[in-house]
Amino acid sequence: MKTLLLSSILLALACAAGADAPKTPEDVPLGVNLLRNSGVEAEAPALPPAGKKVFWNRERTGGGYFPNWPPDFTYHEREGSGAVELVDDVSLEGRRSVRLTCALFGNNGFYFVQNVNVPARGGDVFHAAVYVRCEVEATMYRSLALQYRMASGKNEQANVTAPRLPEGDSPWKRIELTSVAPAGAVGVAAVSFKVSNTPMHGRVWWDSLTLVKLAAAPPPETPAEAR
Ligand SMILES: [Ca+2]
Repeated sequence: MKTLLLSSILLALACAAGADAPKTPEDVPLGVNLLRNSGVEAEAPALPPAGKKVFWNRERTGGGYFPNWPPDFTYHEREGSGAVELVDDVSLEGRRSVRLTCALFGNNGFYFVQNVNVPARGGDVFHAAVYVRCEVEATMYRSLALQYRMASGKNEQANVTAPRLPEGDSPWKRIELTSVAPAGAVGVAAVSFKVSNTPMHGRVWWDSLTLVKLAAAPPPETPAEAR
């Protein structure tokens, strides 16, 4: 009997945990950050051993992902670009941020993608934001994008290109994007942030990447024959 009771409790807990993941657009709460570890404060990405720096690049990792980062968090870079590091000496909130250091005369381009699986329908309104701080020795290009998963199976991108950064230092600045899901969208597949600076030199930090659903589209009309 005790075993049965325990099994029932475990099943109930599993169902409750499953209920947390939104399965329909109506399940997605409004006004709540939908990203995990958006401030890179959690243990993933894993902290380096004491006294060692986290440092990844194509030569060391083969590119495409950070070892020990959550499986839904990836990054892409160009060959010959600089370094990506998790640092704890600069942050907007908490104590950590990600720092991109462009290589002098390198082919610098960093493209971070946080994959999500948020159900949506055309007309839903989403807001994405990231805070960026820069020390650059030339103008720098950056952009923030949402990838929508479409009923066709393809992805469609909505993005914002922030103004190029002038040479010099820039305090934390918010880059944000408000986007209406296009007709035919069935979900948000990813939030991505891109920095490129070719071929000059500079450093960029980012922190507090967020995704929030602002408003829901009216529910689709029931077809007359189904009434
Ligand atoms: Ca942080």
